[in-house]
Amino acid sequence: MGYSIGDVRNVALAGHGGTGKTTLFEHLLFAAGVIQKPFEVESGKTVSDWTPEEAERKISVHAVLASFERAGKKINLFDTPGASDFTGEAILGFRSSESALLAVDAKSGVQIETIKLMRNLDERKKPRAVVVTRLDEERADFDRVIEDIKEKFKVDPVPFSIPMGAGSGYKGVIDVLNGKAYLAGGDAGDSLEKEGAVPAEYQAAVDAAREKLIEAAAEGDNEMLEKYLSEGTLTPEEMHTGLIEAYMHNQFVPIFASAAVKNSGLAPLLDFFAEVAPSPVEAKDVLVLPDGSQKEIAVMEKGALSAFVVKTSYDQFSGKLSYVKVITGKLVPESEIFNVTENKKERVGKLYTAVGKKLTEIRELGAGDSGIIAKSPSLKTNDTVSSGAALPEGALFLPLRLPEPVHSVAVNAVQKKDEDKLGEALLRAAEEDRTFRYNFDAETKETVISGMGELQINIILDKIKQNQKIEIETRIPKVAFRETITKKASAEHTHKKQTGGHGQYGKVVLDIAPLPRGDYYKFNNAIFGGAVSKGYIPGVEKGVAEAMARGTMAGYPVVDVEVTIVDGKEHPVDSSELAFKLAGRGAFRKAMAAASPTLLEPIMNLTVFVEEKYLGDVMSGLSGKRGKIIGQDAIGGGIVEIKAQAPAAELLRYSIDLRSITSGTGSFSVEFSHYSPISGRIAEDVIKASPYMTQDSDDE
Ligand SMILES: Nc1nc2c(ncn2[C@@H]2O[C@H](COP(=O)(O)OP(=O)(O)OP(=O)(O)O)[C@@H](O)[C@H]2O)c(=O)[nH]1
Ligand SMILES: [Mg+2]
Repeated sequence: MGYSIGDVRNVALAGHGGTGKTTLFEHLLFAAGVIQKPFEVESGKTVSDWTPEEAERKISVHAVLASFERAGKKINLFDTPGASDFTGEAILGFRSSESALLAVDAKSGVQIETIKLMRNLDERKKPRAVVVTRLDEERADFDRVIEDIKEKFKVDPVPFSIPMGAGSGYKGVIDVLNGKAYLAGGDAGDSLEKEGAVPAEYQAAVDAAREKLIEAAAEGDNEMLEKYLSEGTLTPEEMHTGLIEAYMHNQFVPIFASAAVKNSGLAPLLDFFAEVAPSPVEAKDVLVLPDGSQKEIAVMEKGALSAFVVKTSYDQFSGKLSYVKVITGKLVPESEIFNVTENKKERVGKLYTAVGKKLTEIRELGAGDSGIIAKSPSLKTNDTVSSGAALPEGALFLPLRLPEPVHSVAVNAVQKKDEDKLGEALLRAAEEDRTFRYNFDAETKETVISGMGELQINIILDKIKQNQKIEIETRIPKVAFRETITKKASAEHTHKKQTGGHGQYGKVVLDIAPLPRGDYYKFNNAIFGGAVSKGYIPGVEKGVAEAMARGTMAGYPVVDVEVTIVDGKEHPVDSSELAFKLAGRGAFRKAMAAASPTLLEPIMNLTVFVEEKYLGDVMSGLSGKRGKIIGQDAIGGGIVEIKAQAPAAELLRYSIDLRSITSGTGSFSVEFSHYSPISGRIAEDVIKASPYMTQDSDDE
C-alpha cells in the first residue's frame, strides 16, 4: 500500500560544501533504524557518498534519496552536494520537496553557497529550517551562528533544540518543544543519544527558547495570537497546530543543534520532520500552460495520475533510473503511462523506493510521494507524465530552474574511432546532470561541454575515461566572435562565366547599412523597373546569407546589417539562381570591406559572491580581464555581491581563477549580455588566431 498523502514528507538537505550533510544524513538513517551502522564519509561506505567519484574525493556529487518511516510518516530525505559545481542537484532536491533543511557549520557560520541556496528557497517560497552542525568541534559556537543567521538571512531564528556545551565540552542537545535533554551517544557513533532530564544550568535558556517557540506558534493563526496575548500561553495542541501553520507559510526559521558523528541532535530533527514539516497536502505544485502562464495544482490522491521526473541516473546494475514525484492519483508498476513532454506512450516496469543505492520494490506510489521508475526509455529529467486527462491540455510541470553554465571546455577523443563513444557518454552525462551541457558548435567546429565548474567537468570526464576506456583531450574553447559594419557602403559584383555552351550571368548592386545591435539581419528588394526579375531575388539573398556566415575580417558570422538590392542586370539565356547567388555573395563581400567592418566580442554579465577580505583581489582581477564593475552590495556577515560585465574571451578560465583568488570560497554566475566592438591589439590577436584560415575563392 502507498502512504496517504498527509503522511508523506519530502525534505531536501542542502548547504555549503563540507558542512556535514552526508554525515548527518547517515546518522539520521541510523537513528531512524534504517541502517545498522553509520559509516564515516572518509570510508567511502556511507549511504549517500557511495559512487567511486564521491568515495575518491570525499565529497558529495549526486543528490541521493533515502526513504524511511518515523512515527507513521514516510520521510523522503534528499542529501545534496554542497559544492557549487553540483548546485543542480540541490535545486532538484528543492523542486521535489515541500521544505528544506540547510546545514550550517558551527565554526564557519553561514557560507556563500548557503546564502545562494537560501535565495533559491526564497524564490520558491519554501519553508526551510537550519541545522547547526559539528558542534563537537573546537571553535564551535551556536550563539554566534544564530547571530550570523539573523544578519545574513534577515530572519529571526527560532531554536527547536539548543546545545549543551560545545567543542570538547559538548554533551548533547535539549529539545525545546518537549522539554527533554538528549545526551550525545558514544564517540564511535554507534550508540544512540539518550533521553534525560534538562540539567538545571540550562533551564533558564530552555525557558527563554520555549517562549520564542510559543510566540512563533501564536503567529501561525490570528485567533491563537489573541489567545496567547490575553492568556500568555498556549496548550501543547495549540502550539503544535500553530507551528505547523506558521512553518508551512514560511513565517519563521526553526534552528536545530547537532553533532552528527556523536549521534547527537537527531531525535528532535526526526520528530520535526514527522510532526511539523509540511506534507504535500499543504504544498501546491506548479504547471506551465501552453500560453506560458503558470497555474497552481493541488497535490491530491483523487483523479488520474500525473507525475514529474526530477532526476535521471544510470546505474551499473539497475540501468536507467527515473526519480519521480507523483502529483495526482497514483503510480503503479507494470502499467502504461503517457509521457506528455515527449507525446509518447511509456511502459512503467518496476517501481522502487530507495535508501541510497539500495532499491526496494513497491506496489504503488501515491500522490505527494517520491520514488523511482526503472528502465523507462523515454523518461528524462523535467518530463511530465500522466494517464487519462489528469492535466489541462498541453500543460507541463514547472521544469527545474537551473543556473547557466559558467565553465566550458572543448573536447575530443584522442583516437578518432572513439568519437562516437565519447559523444554517447557525454549525452548520457548531460541527461543525468542537467547543468552539464554538450554541444557541437557548428561555427567553431568544436565539441564544447559546459557546466558549473572545473570540478564537475573533470569528474564527468574522468568517469567517461574510466568506464569507456577512452582517452580524451581538452582545450580552452574558441570564442564565438562576430563581425559587423560601422558605416553605409555600396558595391556591385558581376558573376560571368562563358565556358562553352550555356554561360552564367548575373549582376547585383547592393547597399548595406548598420542595424542596431542585436537586430541581426534585414533584406530589402528595392529594384525598380525589373532590372533583376523577382525570381532571381531569392538567389541573391542566399548569396548574401552565405557571405554573412563568414565575414571578411576573420571569418566569423556577420550580424546587424541591413542589405538592400538596388540594381542589377540579367541575361535572357545565361542568368540563373546560382549565378545571382554568386553575384550577391561577391557584392556583399565588397560592400562589407568598404563599410569599415569591425569585430564584435560577446560580453557577459557576471554576478560574483565573495568574502570581503578577497574583495580587493577580485575587483582588480576583474579589471585585469577588461571587466567593468557595475555595482557591489554587502549582503551582511562579510559577504559581498559584485555585479560586473566582462568579455567572454577573458572568462574562459574564470571559475578556476576565482577559486584560487578566494581560496575556493568565491562563486559566480554568468549570462550573455551583448556583443561589443573590439579593435587594436585585441582585434589583431583575434584575427591572427582565427580558425578560418581559408576563405572561399572569389570569382569574377
Ligand atoms: N567532528 C565532527 N565532524 C563532522 C561532523 N559532521 C561531519 N563531520 C566531518 O566533516 C567532514 C565533511 O562531512 P560531510 O558529511 O562529507 O559534509 P557534506 O556537507 O556532506 O559535504 P559535501 O556533500 O561535499 O558538501 C567529514 O570529514 C566529516 O567526518 C560532526 O558532527 N562532528
Ligand atoms: Mg555530502
